Amino acid sequence: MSPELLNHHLSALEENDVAIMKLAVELGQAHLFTHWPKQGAEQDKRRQLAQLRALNEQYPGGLSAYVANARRLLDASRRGENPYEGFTPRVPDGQKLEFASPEFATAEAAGLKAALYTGFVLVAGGLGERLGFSGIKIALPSQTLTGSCFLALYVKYLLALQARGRALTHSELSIPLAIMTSDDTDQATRELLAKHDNFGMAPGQITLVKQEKVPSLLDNEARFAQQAADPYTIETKPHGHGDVHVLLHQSGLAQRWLKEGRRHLAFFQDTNALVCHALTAALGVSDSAGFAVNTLVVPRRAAEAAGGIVRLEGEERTLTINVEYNQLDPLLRATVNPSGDVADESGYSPYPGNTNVLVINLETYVRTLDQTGGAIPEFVNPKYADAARTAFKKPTRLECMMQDFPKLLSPDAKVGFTRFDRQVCFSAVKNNLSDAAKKQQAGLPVESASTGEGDLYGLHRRMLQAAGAEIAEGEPCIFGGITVSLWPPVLLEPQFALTLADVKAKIGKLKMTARSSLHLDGPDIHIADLELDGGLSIRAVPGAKVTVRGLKENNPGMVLKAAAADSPEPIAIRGFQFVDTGTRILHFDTPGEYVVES
Ligand code: UGB
Repeated sequence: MSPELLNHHLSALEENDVAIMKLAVELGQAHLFTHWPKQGAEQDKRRQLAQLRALNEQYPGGLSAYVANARRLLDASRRGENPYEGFTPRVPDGQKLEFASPEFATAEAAGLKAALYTGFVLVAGGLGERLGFSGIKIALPSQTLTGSCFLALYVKYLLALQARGRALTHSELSIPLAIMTSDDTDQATRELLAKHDNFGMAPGQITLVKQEKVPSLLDNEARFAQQAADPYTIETKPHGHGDVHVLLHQSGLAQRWLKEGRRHLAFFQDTNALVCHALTAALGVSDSAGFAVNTLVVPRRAAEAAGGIVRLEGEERTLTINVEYNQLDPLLRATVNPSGDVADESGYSPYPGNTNVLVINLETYVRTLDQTGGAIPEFVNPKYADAARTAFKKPTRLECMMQDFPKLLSPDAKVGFTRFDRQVCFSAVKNNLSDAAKKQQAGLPVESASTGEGDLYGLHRRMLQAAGAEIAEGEPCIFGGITVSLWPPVLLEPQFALTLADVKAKIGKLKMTARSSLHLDGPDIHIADLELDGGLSIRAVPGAKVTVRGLKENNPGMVLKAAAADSPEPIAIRGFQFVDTGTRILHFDTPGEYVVES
């Protein structure tokens, strides 16, 4: 744009619009104004400048920092620079926590106490694009036995921890939850919470922090992209889950929680129902070991879409950190293994898989936020259209990841991880049926809505079995080309059991046939003696003590139905749903003592 034309536009603007337009031009973004007519479209022009101003305010250091970071990272990417240059990857050490072991029980018990001094953070700004679900993922049913959604489950878990803590401390303590949303999820998250009255949490107990998007980049000069349909709007894209740290700093929430006497932060992602079990144990491990950061990890299949935890040894510093799945293979090829991301003799990658569940020491966290503002080192991942790497197939943007937080810590910080069986802690819902079927064929974790549901029942069956229950194993089912183990579905709500010790204390003699289903929801339900052939659901309010004794229950129970062509999305994406044909449902809404017998 000629200086005359620029001056002409500037002369028609108000002071703050002049400032942002000048800044944009200085930053090499003059192309954003070339479509401006000499006269007219005043409202659109002001709208465009207002968006630029907002983008400038949102990003730490403003658009100058964003463009400078983008040019530096794009240049490094163009030159094919290895972001881990100078580091040698090694297999990290870590503690393995065997399900149902004495160490597991100790960690769970310690975790119940540590949770009372923990702020929980759910990152839920991502859309379920890979899943083919148009709503927000936390509104999806985590299972179809009751149909209750992921957010309901997470809140139930925290309220159960809170109730346990209140009884223990004779206080009215409260366990807070922060949810990071984005423009894609914020409104729907607020509506979901309002519709369900915060799922029972008190006003103010849940804090929403919203991440903002960043400008899309057209080329290596970091020129911003404009929307094709509206050139007055700059195209923006998500900046990644790493934004959570800046938001916890900017909102003052991390500092507030520290002042309230909390010791830990627990981060978790949107669609992993199993987290409600292993997180308690991971909190216990963090508390006892004094970890600054503790990542919950699982055995990782080579080439699966989960970051690998790697010990990066450098001359000046050694760092145990997640290396994202798209970077792990090239890093290994360039250093320790010409075959790249492959399995060892165990059948798994030697580098354990990141579940994106992190427990961080709050004092260390707040100190680090004060020093750094919480801005996580970013990366860029353009898809190039030419061999010289000068053009992109589509606009890119800078991104950051929450698991990169250890990069902000001093080298002596105690960064560790706790390894669990995948079936005990991690079954995320990420893939649509067709992609998930391909993953299953390739021997990779499936991560569909159906396996997420099946794995939840599987873990709860395993907990009952660890308590001595005899449970017949059902035949695997196939829906949408995915083999999934659903029978017999067992759902133990957090109010019934937070730990394996709870299950053991409440389950006496229990026999279940493969076509049965069992749902237990209440703090004081005891199964002294039950033979179940059919469906049974018991819900009891606090203060209602229910004992099932000498009960032989036989009824038509639940049946599985394949999803019809016109099924609602939450059913269609899993391929089936449970339908009740005569489950025995017992609700105890009033405190008192109850015995259920044949
Ligand atoms: N999320 C946000 O809140 N904001 C964003 O901008 C993006 C995401 P994905 P992905 O589970 O195995 C992660 O998209 O790419 C939330 C780890 O980086 O599901 O699968 C979103 O709502 C990877 O190391 O992440 O990768 C969701 O709750 C591996 O561990 C969460 O962030 C992988 O998860 C994760 O978003 C995994």
